[in-house]
Amino acid sequence: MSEAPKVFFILGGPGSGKGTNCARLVEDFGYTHFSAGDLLRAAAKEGTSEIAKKIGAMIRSGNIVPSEITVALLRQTLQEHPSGVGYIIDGFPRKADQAKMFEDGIARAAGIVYMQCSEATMEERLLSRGAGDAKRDDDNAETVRRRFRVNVEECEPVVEAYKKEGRCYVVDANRDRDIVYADVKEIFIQMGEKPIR
Ligand code: UP5
Ligand code: MG
Repeated sequence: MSEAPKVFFILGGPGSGKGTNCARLVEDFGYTHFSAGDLLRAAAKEGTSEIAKKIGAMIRSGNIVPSEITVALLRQTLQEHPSGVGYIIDGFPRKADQAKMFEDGIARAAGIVYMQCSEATMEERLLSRGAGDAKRDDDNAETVRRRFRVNVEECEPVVEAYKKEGRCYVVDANRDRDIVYADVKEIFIQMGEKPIR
């Protein structure tokens, strides 16, 4: 990449609606979207290497994959998918060292949005998602508890740090889909972004 890419981070606890809202941002603004979790799940499936096995095990247990692995994966993915419009990355950074590694080495985020959601709401969404095709290995009661704990201990401090820097927009993600997304879209417009439709 000759110059730093334009990147927005969409953060929020497990089941807060990061993926759902990113899909709509892609339609309205034309961004290229990557979910760090989806990239890691694909990497875990792809290989039989020790690293692939390690990633799979970390995700199944609800723990955070070592930052070097995730940042390298994101760097490679952005290089392989040039975007004239920009990227939205969801579910990353989840730890302070990841945030620093990405922002120092790849690009400083152009904007950060935090989907604030109660654990009760997130749990209900995750456990009901587990019922259909979209079932994920980590959508069981035990792993969800671990994901919530990691979220409080590791991920929320990243959000707090961004809030202190005055860089983080907060959305109440407990509400109905369309109401939540209307706020998300408005934030992007406030950040100077232009809808393509
Ligand atoms: N839904 C969404 N919005 C709704 C609304 N307003 N009202 C009612 N229902 C709503 O949504 C979850 C479910 O809720 C869906 O069924 C949706 O239809 C419904 P979704 O948009 O999927 O929420 P999202 O926040 O994307 O939830 P997800 O489960 O993907 O969040 P996680 O943060 O847990 O998952 P992620 O894939 O980001 O990470 C998984 C694991 O990967 C982590 O636990 C970790 O092990 C690993 N990981 C790393 O190690 N490092 C990283 O950097 C990233 C991930
Ligand atoms: Mg997701």
